[in-house]
Amino acid sequence: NRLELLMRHALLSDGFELFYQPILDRERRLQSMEALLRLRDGDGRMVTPTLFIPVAETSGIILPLGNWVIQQACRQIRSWQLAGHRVVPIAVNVSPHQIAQPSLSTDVQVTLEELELDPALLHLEVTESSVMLHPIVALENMEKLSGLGIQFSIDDFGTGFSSLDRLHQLPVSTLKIDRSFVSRMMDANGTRPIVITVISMAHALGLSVIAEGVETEDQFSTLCEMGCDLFQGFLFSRPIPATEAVPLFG
Ligand code: G
Ligand code: G
Ligand code: MN
Ligand code: NA
Repeated sequence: NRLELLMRHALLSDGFELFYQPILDRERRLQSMEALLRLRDGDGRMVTPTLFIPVAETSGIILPLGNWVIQQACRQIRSWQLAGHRVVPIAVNVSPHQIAQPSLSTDVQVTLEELELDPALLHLEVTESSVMLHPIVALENMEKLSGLGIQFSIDDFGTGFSSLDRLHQLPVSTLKIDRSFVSRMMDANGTRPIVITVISMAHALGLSVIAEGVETEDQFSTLCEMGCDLFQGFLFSRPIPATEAVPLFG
């Protein structure tokens, strides 16, 4: 497989890069950023993660790759801190195989200790379905990591089969409403009731809500009226390289 070879090579030769997409509060102040993986192919073109993440999952590359992503995000925050910037937490996507690895919590802890990084500066995003793949190990990892002070969010919320009972048991602080709900929110007979319900349920459970895929001022003001806490999307910024993120720290 061509993508698999490309990824193995990229892991050894600095071929992966993290981009960062800002997550803002209601006053449009920067609160955190999501790290999004990018891969350059032999011709210097970007390959989209929706193409290579599934191959990484099935080939097992996701484990060393996932480790690299966490380490790279942590090294990036540390180097921004050492350069004197007022940093915000970085949210890293954790794949189904990663959260099912018994060694994950120790690996992350070692990374944080080596860098002397405050665990509160690392957020982890998991999906409901990835937690359900190996619920016992996943829950153990999440409990250990949140015990260290790492916050968890549920990514793509609403797209899988939600078990409200399970959600209630997980140590998570935030739900991310999937962008498919945000994009159809303003349509007649659209997803507006779903968005309202997710926000009110999240708040009832003591969780905060990030709306993904916010593209218009109309969506933003409607989400604000609904009480949504945090916002991410092309309206504010696309995912950007690390160098372009620096001015955002103010
Ligand atoms: O950037 P966007 O095209 O950037 O990302 C597409 C998909 O790839 C999203 O579903 C996102 O969650 C996933 N993704 C992006 N970066 C990572 C990563 O570092 N690890 C994992 N597991 N998934 C990622
Ligand atoms: O599944 P996850 O939420 O991790 O995926 C993030 C993906 O969403 C990335 O591919 C990112 O580029 C994309 N994305 C972020 N903001 C927007 C947006 O406002 N509109 C669209 N269409 N995609 C977005
Ligand atoms: Mn995500
Ligand atoms: Na998503």
